[in-house]
Amino acid sequence: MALLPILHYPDPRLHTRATEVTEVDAQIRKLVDDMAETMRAAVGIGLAATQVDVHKRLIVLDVSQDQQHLQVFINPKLVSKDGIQEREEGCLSVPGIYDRVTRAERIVVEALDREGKPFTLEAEGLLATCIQHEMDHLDGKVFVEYLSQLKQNRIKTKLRKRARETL
Ligand code: K1U
Ligand code: ZN
Repeated sequence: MALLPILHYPDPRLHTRATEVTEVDAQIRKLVDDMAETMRAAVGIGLAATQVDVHKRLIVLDVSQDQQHLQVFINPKLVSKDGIQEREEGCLSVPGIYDRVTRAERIVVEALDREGKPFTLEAEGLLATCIQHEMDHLDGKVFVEYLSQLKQNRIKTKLRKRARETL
């Protein structure tokens, strides 16, 4: 397995819309495994392929306490959503920035698993937030885009400054 570099906001590649996976083959399974390793090494609970500069519709998640319950969503589709929740979000592509975002409380998602088998999942709470956050990445949207323009500008300035300092 390999650790993949994670793109940092405001990298324009984070705004790329990912395309559907046409075949769940050995190359896709290797990408799933590398993304899972990358997510765990970065101490995240989710990762979208967009964040590692692969523009395919693929997400990995693990919201379990013991971090031993990987969930894989290939070509995820939101079938239904209801309710509202507001929760603090973070993002491995926006390090050190956390803010509250309003999203659906409950969702139903259809996707393919690591073997290419279709499944349907009903999710609520943190899992529902995380799936919606990762599906946004696949559409080229980063969670800070839900915040005010003033906050977005401050975040961009802060992360650009940090990137210059770490060169
Ligand atoms: O970068 C990502 O997309 C992953 C992101 C997922 C996420 C976290 C919280 C709310 C919505 C989406 C992260 O994992 S950021 C790291 C983080 O905030 C976190 C890490 C461990 C436990 C809880 C949160
Ligand atoms: Zn994110």
